[in-house]
Amino acid sequence: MATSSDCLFCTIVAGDIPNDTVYETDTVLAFRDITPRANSHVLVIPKSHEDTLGQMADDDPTSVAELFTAAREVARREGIEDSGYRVVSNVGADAGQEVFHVHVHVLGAQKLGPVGP
Ligand code: IU
Repeated sequence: MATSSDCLFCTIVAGDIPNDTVYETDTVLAFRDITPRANSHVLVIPKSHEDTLGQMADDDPTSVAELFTAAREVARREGIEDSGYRVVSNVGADAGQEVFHVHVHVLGAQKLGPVGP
């Protein structure tokens, strides 16, 4: 499994920083965002380090699919599968990506506004 020594999310995967885990598999970890922007806000990350979703799509498309499968399982566990939820990933600086370890945000448990800048 790839890790990056200066990556916060790799440190979380290693168990060196506590997190509020919602769902976990051998390859994926889902935990509550520390600064929630919706009533339910969970991050789904691959345990193996990749910087961006775009890079991962090239390097390991199967793992990209696993992230979205996990996002659905998170929605199920949060009880928002039927009411609706948003899955979004910021890719790169202009999109506001702050943590350069692939993650998708799963947002819901409320009515969401339109996607936009
Ligand atoms: P972004 O897509 O890279 O902007 O999202 C990074 C998210 O990681 C952001 O929503 C932060 O609140 C969240 N986060 C976290 O959950 N725990 C942390 O220790 C840190 C950031 I630093």
